[in-house]
Amino acid sequence: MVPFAWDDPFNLDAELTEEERMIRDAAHAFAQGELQPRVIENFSKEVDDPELFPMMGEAGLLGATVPEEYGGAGASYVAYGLIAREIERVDSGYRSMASVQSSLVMYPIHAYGSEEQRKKYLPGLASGQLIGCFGLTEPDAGSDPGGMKTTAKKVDGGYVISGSKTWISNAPFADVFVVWAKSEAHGGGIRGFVLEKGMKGLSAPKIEGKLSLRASTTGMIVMDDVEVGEDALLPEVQGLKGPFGCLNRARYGISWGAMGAAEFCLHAARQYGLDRHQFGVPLASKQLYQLKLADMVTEISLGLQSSLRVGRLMDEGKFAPEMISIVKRNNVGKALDIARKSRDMHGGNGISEEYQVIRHMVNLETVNTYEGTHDVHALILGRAITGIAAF
Ligand code: TGC
Ligand code: FAD
Repeated sequence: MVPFAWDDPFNLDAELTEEERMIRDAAHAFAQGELQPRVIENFSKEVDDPELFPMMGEAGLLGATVPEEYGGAGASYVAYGLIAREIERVDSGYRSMASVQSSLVMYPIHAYGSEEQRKKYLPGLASGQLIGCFGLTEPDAGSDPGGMKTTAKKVDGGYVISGSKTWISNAPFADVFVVWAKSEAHGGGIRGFVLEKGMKGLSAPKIEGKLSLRASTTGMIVMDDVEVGEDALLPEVQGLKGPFGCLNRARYGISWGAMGAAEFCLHAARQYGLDRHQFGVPLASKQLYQLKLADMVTEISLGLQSSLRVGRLMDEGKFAPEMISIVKRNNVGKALDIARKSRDMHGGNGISEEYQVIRHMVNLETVNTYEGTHDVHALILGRAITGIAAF
């Protein structure tokens, strides 16, 4: 027998490689040293903080799974998940900034791009000198991206892209825009294009007034007849499987990230219950308080194990997207429950920015919605279980 560790019940640490532990520890040091000191003010004032990208790049946190020859770390999907967990332990918005860059911009350029596109964009994105965004969602096409209205019209030497995307992380300060459009020249099929800041007709206004994910900047992408050359097309993919291939990676990372946010809320509730006395004893001595802590530890330990399993299968190339739906949906849903419980366990202090749990709680509302809502992932699983699509 071994002693039980409440903060690592199944000894996840021992399941990691030496390299994964080193990457996790570096991400933890960066998140606690650089992100934690600024998050309360950045969230409160809805500050745009693009300077974080070169800082994350220098710390090796961008494009972890991209090969080293393009500036990435050539690390495992498990290492990528561990980075997401450490960043989201501080704030889901910061994890968003990093995971859009890694999974939704670097991944498609690496997987679907030409060699010229890889060489042109990936090193700058890995170092954070370039900032990327991913435009799939539109005002009239959210859960159903196949209903997108953005079009790419073939012209001499390239395409003219028209349409608008909304709720796009990083867009207002992005240099590189991966956008998805229906292309007449490809039978109306969906194709990916890489646009650049400054192109005529391209703008990215900020969406103000979010009450969730306020430390991450979100905007629209407005494309008013943006002319691009042939070299803007991502040549190696056609159809919705292009954007979905990116979403697989980001959703998987979110499953780890949400557990990081949940761990923060667990640790905070435990410490609060040990420190705070009511009725002459610590709150943590009460059965109801302990029941909540036990539920949190149980869900987090199971959630982390399932993400680890999916990550190992991704590293072996043996995953199905539905596995990712299970861990994205369940881990985010559980993290949201845990954040709500932790908020309650802090009493009145739970609504103060100082204690941070309500910030995680409102952030996780977004995480539960983006990258496929909680219910859409249920329907993806429902289709796989029954063979009947109920979207
Ligand atoms: P469906 O008929 O199911 O599929 C169309 C084609 O795509 C293929 N496919 C996949 N390929 C790879 N991975 C997956 N997960 C895939 N899912 C589907 C499929 O095989 C098919 O290929 P082919 O060759 O036969 O054409 O498509 P549908 O239109 O019926 O889709 C239904 C549904 C609900 C599954 C899908 O539309 C969906 O997932 N909706 C949710 C949309 C979503 O997640 N949007 C996210 C936007 S990005 C974002 O939120 C970033 S947040 C910032 C941050 O991450 O921090
Ligand atoms: P809708 O699709 O309109 O859904 C509304 C409700 O209806 C939900 O509860 C949903 O579960 C339910 N619903 C939908 N369809 C069905 C159905 N068939 N059956 C039953 N219920 C259904 N997108 C990007 O492309 N890039 C980004 O970088 C990005 N970043 C984001 C950042 C933030 C802060 C937010 C909030 C969103 C971001 N998104 C991004 C968009 C996000 O992916 C969408 O919001 C999400 O996919 C849901 O789409 P929607 O908002 O249009 O909701």
